[in-house]
Amino acid sequence: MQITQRTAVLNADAVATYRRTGFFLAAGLLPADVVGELSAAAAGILAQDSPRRITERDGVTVRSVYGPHQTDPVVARVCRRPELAGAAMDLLGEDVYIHQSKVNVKAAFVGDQWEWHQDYIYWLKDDGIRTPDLVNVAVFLDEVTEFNGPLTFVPCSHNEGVLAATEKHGVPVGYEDAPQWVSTLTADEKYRVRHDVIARLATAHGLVSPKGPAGSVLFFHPNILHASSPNISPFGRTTLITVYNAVSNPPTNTGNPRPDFLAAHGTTPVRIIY
Ligand code: 6CS
Ligand code: FE
Repeated sequence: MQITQRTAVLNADAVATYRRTGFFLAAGLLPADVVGELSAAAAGILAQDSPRRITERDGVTVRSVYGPHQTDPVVARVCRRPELAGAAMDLLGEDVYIHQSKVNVKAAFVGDQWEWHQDYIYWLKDDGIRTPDLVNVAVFLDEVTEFNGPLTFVPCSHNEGVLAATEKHGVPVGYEDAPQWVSTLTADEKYRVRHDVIARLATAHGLVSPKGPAGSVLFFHPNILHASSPNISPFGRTTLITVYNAVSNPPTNTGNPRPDFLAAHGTTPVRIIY
């Protein structure tokens, strides 16, 4: 396990908060000019018709675009910034590579839900990643409020590991013409956590929706239970999420891997750009 000598980005309190609750919000962490560059890049990314672009159940509204770190120079550069990649290394304690990136649009008025789920079960079952030594790093490209479909967490739920989930087979309604791998990307979750389990954990730990200005960076654990409601507001909630994985924790289902833009096939460590 190689440790690259560098100055920590997250202080001890931030790391302790992440480990205890399963998430940490660094409000306003990225400079406004970087957020402006990312937002301009996102507009171009969302406009490109490609298999990477997933629509909502209405078949029209863009829901997500996967792997922009592979196709867009601005995203590629920002994902290597200390505030993102360096912070991921602080949390994982070793060199990291990008397992997945996506722009989640959550469009004004019509951005659909993300049902309650954990992320790691997708990377365990669909990519064969053996431990949850990954971290989600979400950059708010729009202000996140209580009105535009914020990510909602059950704090501390990551401490219970992979929760009992039922697997939904087949391709979700409205995606009949899409490839099989789309089943993990729609508003109808493939691996659903039982409601009684969610109720027990939410009763014990409550619910939290981290809110903050554009430029905020939300770090969250791959086993934290989370969801987001549809966006009924007139304001978008575009987020760039990059998933960093420990280099020592590679995907093992090399026999039948998901597309590289969904689950990286290589594990070349990220070189931070200062
Ligand atoms: O399949 C995946 O990798 C994606 N699906 C979900 C529901 N969360 C993790 C990840 O973004
Ligand atoms: Fe998720």
